Amino acid sequence: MSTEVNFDGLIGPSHNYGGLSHGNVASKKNAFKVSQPKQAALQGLQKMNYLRDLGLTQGVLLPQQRPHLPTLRKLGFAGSDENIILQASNRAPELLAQCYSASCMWAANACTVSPSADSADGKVHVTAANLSSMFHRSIEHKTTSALLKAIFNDEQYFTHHAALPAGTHFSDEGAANHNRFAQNYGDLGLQLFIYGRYALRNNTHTTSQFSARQTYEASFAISRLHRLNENNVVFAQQNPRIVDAGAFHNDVVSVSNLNTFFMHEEAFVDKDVMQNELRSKFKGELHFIEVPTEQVSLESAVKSYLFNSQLITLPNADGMALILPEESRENDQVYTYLQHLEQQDTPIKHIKFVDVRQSMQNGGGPACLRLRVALDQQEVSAVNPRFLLSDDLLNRLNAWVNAHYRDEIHPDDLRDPSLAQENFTALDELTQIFGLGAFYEFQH
Ligand code: SUG
Repeated sequence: MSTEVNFDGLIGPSHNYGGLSHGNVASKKNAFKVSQPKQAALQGLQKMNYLRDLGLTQGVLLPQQRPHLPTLRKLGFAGSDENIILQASNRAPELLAQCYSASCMWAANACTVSPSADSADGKVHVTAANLSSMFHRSIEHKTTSALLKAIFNDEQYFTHHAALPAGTHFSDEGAANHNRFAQNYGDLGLQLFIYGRYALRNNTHTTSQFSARQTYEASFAISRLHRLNENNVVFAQQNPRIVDAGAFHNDVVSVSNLNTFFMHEEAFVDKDVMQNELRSKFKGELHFIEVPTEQVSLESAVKSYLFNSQLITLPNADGMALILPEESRENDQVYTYLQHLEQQDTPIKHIKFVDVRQSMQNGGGPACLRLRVALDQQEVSAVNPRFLLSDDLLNRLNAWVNAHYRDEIHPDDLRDPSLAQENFTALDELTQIFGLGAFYEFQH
């Protein structure tokens, strides 16, 4: 028996809206808005527990140290922590904001995972994403790698690869551009790697407004590192038009689970070629549920995050459930489509909504917040159990958030060294909850 475990990013104590992501409509629109970190983290925990109540195994990823002072030190700021923050806030506030980003919460970008059923050596392979197309995200992978190694800490089952080389050639955004199809989680799967551009070949299909993030070369390298058989791998390109419309990751316009692929009809270049290749390589029947532009415009798809939903198999009920952000219910076009979908004979039998508005305002929906990991029972037992949500962990995390998080953060609050101190106190206590020891750089 294999299963899919979702690991969600716990939203950190300095959750804020920096307006840092070019090409991400929500990040730009909500730049410098007052954020609500306590509410954000509680919304995230509530979603995790909701999935757990539905019968799924739910894991947790820790937030990173923000502000990331080691980066500011590398960039020439020196002295005490307080000095560094004051100097940076006076002389380069834009840099301070980059080192204060809330972005590590989006676990879909943490790494790419290949289940043991797919790899030649029968191990689960994990590659942390270098996120090198955005500076504020490129500083995540070192801590992400350390965290993933602490969670999947049994070498008998898990193999970890360092993030791909930095720079734009191997720009990798992790699982947000990756789908896997299989009849059951434990069967040999078919992996779909989605890229936005070539780094080393000529591009026929190019964006005009925003840059595509994931490169083909990065995706191809991961398929090699994970020792996948090329008969079980498909590569497809994001439609540049959809990147220009604000779908910076493919998971903004498609989501899959087992034998089902729910997608916007404009999500891919050469969609028919991709679907034919998937059909010919997949063992069994594949269900494509395509949403036409006529019913849901690109604008509505990006605004509502219809496709940034979690498509899950319910252990205690028939069929699959689509876990959508509340914003999808509020968009008339999207809600009308969802009502129509419920009437259709597809594997999707249940439609449910969750409130993750604080994350959505930075361009991260339910699917961005989670990393999917398909594991067999032995592998589940080999996961560090401290990172799996239980009643006890949930209670402790809720209490921790309520004790340490501010209700609001104004953009100017980032300049105040006491916010950094508060964060470090909170994170220090968090490492005790997870038995991590001196995990963060500020603890060294
Ligand atoms: O990389 N936003 C993230 C959102 C990532 C969503 N993830 C997936 N689609 N899987 C990004 O653009 C904004 C941070 C800010 O503006 O403060 C940000 O990084």
